[in-house]
Amino acid sequence: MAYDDLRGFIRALETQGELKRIPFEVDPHLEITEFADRSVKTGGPALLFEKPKGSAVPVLINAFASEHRMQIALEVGSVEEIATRIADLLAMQKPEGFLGKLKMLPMLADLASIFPKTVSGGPCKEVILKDKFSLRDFPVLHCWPEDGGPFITLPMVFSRNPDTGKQNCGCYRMQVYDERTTGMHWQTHKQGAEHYRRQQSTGGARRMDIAVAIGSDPATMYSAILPLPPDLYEMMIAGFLRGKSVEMVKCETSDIEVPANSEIVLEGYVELGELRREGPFGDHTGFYSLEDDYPVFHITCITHRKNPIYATTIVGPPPMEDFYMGKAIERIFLPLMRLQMPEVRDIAMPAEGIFHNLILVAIRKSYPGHARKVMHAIWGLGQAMFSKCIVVVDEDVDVQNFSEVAWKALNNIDPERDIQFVMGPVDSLDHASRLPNYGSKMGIDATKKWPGEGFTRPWPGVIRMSDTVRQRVDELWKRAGI
Ligand SMILES: Cc1cc2nc3c(=O)[nH]c(=O)nc-3n(C[C@H](O)[C@H](O)[C@H](O)COP(=O)(O)O)c2cc1C
Ligand SMILES: [Mn+2]
Repeated sequence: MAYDDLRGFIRALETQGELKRIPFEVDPHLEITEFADRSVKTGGPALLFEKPKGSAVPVLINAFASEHRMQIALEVGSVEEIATRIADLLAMQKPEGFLGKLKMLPMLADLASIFPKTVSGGPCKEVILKDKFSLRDFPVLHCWPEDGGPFITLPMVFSRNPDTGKQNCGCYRMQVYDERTTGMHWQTHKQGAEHYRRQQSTGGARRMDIAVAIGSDPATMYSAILPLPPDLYEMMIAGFLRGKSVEMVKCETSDIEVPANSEIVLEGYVELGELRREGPFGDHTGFYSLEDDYPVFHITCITHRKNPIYATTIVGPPPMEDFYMGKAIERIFLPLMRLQMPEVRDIAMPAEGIFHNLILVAIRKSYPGHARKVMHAIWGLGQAMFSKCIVVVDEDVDVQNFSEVAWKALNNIDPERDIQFVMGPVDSLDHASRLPNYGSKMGIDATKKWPGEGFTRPWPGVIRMSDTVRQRVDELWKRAGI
């Protein structure tokens, strides 16, 4: 049964012993970060701060911050179940006979739930504030000591593509400047930034309507971070993930629609051409992102539920909550990646690589230069273009076992021959690239080299004891009492 809202998710976390309420006062200025960081690093629970200092609104953090909590969020025993549902959909064929049709029913139900439904009202409208409102009433975290201010870290930012009229939803942090103004940190490659550029180029309205929803059912919140193709609407994927259409409601002051079950909605606009210093911000690289200029979000209205809950997260030295959200992306998107690249057997993004810095790929190698083809395909694939370092190994290597990858890859390379450098777009958070958003990337071909690639020496096998000796020593081992 799909969660109705954030509260349903909180109840599920609590029932399963995955949430701890903190009934005493804790400061959103740094202290909540220290709690959340310690909890995620020690395998602790999600935290609900009932008395954040200076606000009457409770704070939920780390709700997605473990493999198990991701399963609770997406209502699965393993996120692989979602990958299988997607793979089944992609492999869909005309059904044969009655049984075939029967088997297709769940898939058709999946398809029916993807379209969002527009409704006329909803819980997010329980309180409507058009005059007297202030962001200071909400417990927005000042996350790390050198941050430029408090940041809203888990928003669903809705904007509209001026060309197609379609909405997009992305999670972009927002620095709180004052009671009614924030930054809008959509990086240049993201859809919010693209909508902004398109609106600028049309020379039309100088204001771009934006609505920000904070706290919803978990699949809807999660969809905001997914690296989807442009114009594939996050709310459709949310509907697919939760198995129920997302109900959307129109804003009070614009035509933007937001999830009706949201805890808090900030309505407003971004003025084209207006930029303001944003940052620094303790980021998910584990370093501070430096200051830069970003658009400004002006809030014209706040609506919220009665007794709203403020959902947030912190990023910082890995692993943090976003690592677990990203790990689920890795599993869920594998079948989609394999649609374009069936030779890919598995991929892994170790926590230390912060998603964009390192991706390990196992392939079934079929022709000379195959590993390099896969690297270039990844560099050409949506947000995977940011992959700073790609290591390609043969399919016998378990890429989830980082020690095995390091061992075999390091043995298999002749560095000058096997490393491929390319120039191109890099993640905005890369602080080492020669220019912001532009720099080099590296692919390592750690597959076995073939004669067709100019390698004519024999290639050795991996050492393995014979099964007969292993079985015999199993017996002798017991006798030896070691
Ligand atoms: C906790 C968290 C914070 C994020 N903050 C930002 C951000 O400030 N700016 C940004 O461009 N992307 C940020 N992202 C990544 C985007 O949400 C992600 O790239 C998403 O796919 C963008 O959606 P879009 O393709 O619709 O623009 C963040 C992700 C997470 C999990
Ligand atoms: Mn998008």
